[in-house]
Amino acid sequence: MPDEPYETLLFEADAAVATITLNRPDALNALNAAMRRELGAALKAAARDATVRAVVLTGAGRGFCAGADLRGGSGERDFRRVITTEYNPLIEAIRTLPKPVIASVNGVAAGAGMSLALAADLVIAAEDARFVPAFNRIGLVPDSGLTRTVVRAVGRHRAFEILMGERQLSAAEAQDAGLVAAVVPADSLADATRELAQRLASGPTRGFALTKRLLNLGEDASLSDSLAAEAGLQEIAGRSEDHAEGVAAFAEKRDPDFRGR
Ligand code: T3D
Repeated sequence: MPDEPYETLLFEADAAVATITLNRPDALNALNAAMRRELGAALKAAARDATVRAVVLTGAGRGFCAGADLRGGSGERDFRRVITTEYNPLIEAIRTLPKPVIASVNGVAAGAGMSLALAADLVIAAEDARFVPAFNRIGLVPDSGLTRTVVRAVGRHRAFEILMGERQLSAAEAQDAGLVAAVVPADSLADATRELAQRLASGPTRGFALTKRLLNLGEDASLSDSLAAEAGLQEIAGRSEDHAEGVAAFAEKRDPDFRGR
């Protein structure tokens, strides 16, 4: 659990699910420096807390996140530094967090807000959510991992059309593109997210963490490296209490009671 209350987000842990809510609704939860810092701290807190077994990232109000805070213009003149030290660590933290991370996209996800959402392991979106790769509109390039995420999901030509185009992706289009796992009516999003998060939180957390590592590695690895990594991590998963429980539950024809160990 965090030591200090946050100013730009809410952090709630309940029934093994930590929910991080970006909370600057008047600015559609745009990422200012404080929010970037606090989000990093919240992700670390969720990773550290052994009672947390799934993490939800969502936004307060009508937006998920409008990307970099542009109020007062772009005061940023040291892009490489700020992206390397403030944005990229958030993406790495989500991708390497040893628990499932769900982005619950309640409204517009623009710029680095789209990057954040799509860095999650699973994206569930409200029907009226929008994905807006806003970078080119303000003369920037997509950052925070978005080029990689999109090109790998849809291939180069469609990625160009999505990232360079003027149009926004609706939730349904993002689902068709394989970027979003589920689209639900806006008034069901909170319940659907809770149900999904609780299902994941009662799963074999250690096995999920190892699976994330394999997926991260598998995006770049050769077949032989992937096969070797799977064998190595299976050695770890195979010795877990959850594996023993899963096999016992199978034999006894009951649901497993995974403890995440
Ligand atoms: O500088 C660095 O840190 C480098 C890193 C860059 C990474 C990036 O993310 S670059 C991309 C930055 N984001 C954008 O360019 C998105 C800008 N916003 C928009 O294009 C639109 O607002 C949206 C498409 C997101 C939503 O449109 P709409 O019509 O639903 O809402 P709106 O009326 O435009 O915005 C509502 C309010 O949110 C409004 O405030 P107001 O007038 O009611 O007081 C608007 O100013 C505010 N808002 C929206 N986006 C941002 C924002 N405030 C600050 N920063 C924003 N990015």
